[in-house]
Amino acid sequence: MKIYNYLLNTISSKGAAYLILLDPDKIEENKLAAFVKYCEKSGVDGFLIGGSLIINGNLESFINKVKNATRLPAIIFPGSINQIYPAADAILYLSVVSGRNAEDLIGKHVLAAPIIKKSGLEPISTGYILIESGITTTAQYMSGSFPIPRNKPEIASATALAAEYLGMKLIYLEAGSGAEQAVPNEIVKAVSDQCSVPIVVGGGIKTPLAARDKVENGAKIIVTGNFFENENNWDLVRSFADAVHIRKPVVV
Ligand code: 1GP
Repeated sequence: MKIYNYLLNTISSKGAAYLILLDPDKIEENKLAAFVKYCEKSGVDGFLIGGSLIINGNLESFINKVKNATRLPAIIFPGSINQIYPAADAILYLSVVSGRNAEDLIGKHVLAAPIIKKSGLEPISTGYILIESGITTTAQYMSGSFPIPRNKPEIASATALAAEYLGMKLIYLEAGSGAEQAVPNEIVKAVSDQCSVPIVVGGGIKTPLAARDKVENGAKIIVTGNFFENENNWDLVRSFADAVHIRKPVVV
């Protein structure tokens, strides 16, 4: 529970944690170490690594490069069971609880469990909830499931509560990478009012203000990916981190 506890501690000291998603297909490996170091210096709390589909990137060498460049945790955000590598620190053990596809609810988990055990990775069980975001996202298409409609916070909060009752340690509200619209604040609020495990929000968050909005509505972990795939945006990493960290750590 090392990485999960690290996330809980970060949330309790800073108010919320900020993770950047690194997709091996989208970030050139020769720029990776510099970006990761820059993120660490700018207040980022850790990295998610993975993608719904990895076509060109080599995930194993990618994870190794991240680990060599930073002491921050590297958490696999798997698009498939082929994305399990011991070089990372933990893996989100995602169950797509917004869908009704048995493979994404439990089937793939059965195949992955012994591999994760052997790898020594810390599995963090996560109820993954897709929220409608304007366009069909890769995550929706790949999981073959309908997202929860944007105007149905009650469905989202009942789904999240069910995941928590099933023992999941995080709830991930996902608009999808590159989403036109991020998860609505009403949904973030309804879910966080209902649940006691941390709520992760990601997909389509393009400004520090949007990130802060999600935290003010109860999100405890914010994930951005796409935005920093454009090198011209790198100098905004600190602004995002500051916006997420609503509580400054107390220095004694
Ligand atoms: C995707 O939530 C993440 O799973 C990040 O989304 O790439 O749109 O920031 P973006």
